[in-house]
Amino acid sequence: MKRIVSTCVLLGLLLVLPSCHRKPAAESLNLFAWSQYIPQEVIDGFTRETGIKVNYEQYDSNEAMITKLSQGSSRYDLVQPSEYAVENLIHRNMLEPLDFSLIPNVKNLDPQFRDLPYDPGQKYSVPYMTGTTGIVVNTDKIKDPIRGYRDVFQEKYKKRIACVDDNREIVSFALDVLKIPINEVTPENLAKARPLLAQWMPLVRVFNSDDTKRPLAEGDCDLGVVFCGDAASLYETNHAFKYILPEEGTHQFIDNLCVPKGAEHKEAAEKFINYILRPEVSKIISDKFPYTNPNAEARKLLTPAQLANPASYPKTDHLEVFHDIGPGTKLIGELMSELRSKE
Ligand code: N2P
Repeated sequence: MKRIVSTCVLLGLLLVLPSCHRKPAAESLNLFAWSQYIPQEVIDGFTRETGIKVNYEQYDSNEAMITKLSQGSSRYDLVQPSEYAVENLIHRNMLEPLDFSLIPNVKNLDPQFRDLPYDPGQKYSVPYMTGTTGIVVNTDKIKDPIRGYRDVFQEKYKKRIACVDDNREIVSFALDVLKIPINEVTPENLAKARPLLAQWMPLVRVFNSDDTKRPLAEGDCDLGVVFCGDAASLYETNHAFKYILPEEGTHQFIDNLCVPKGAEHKEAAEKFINYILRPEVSKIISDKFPYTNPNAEARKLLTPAQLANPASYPKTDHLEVFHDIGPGTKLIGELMSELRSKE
């Protein structure tokens, strides 16, 4: 009898033990987001707290992200589109509706960043950071007044200019100068913008969207058209870097976190969104990448100097916003690759 009992115990242990020792597969989150935008400290903090490992792949334009997502071969759980890209992804049914019961911290957002027109009813997107695209000038080097794109793209500044490497942005500078609305991207309007762009492109020394501030910080360039966070970082180190909202027209971007259709780790993605909406976490993002923080509770934690940075928090109320332009994207791409091939 004893032997039967001990055999049973042994068998039982053999069955139970392996599963006790086997750790559940670590949960992971495949994040596809803008470069120079999510501090590693934030990612590490999330992993420490939740055990969810984050694979962070980076891109430097909405178009690059959408192309990769459309190919369907990569399994991303969280992407970071700007407003017009959210609009595009919603139109194409490429996003999952978010479960806001897992994102209670959405309440921390300033009400002006809730329920925005590109996502009616706020079903798919949560704003991450916002800002403007504008001009940065090293006023130690450039003494002439700079007010707009026309002042930047001048022959006398040839090879002293840094510029975001973003076709939609660059084309919008020319449209603004020509007083053509930035969302009216038609073959006729692009034909009008073309001579201006052909003249401007060879003046630029560095096209880069990952770290446009670097050539300015290192003294290789003296002025540029940049995303405001880059200008704000330059200003933090040296107040000679002045930020100017282009007088011909300035546009605001709102970058969001969204879950692509069919994401395998949707809940992990929602946990991450909720995590970054904590005021103290969102503050870390502002400390490292000083864009305009849409999180009202996080803003309360920022220093007066951070809030007084003119590139992060410019005084303006007249800003344009990009919309999904459908086939216009392809037209812009074709025009710009043709112009670039001539350089
Ligand atoms: C940060 C990217 C800013 C995105 N490097 C501008 N929409």
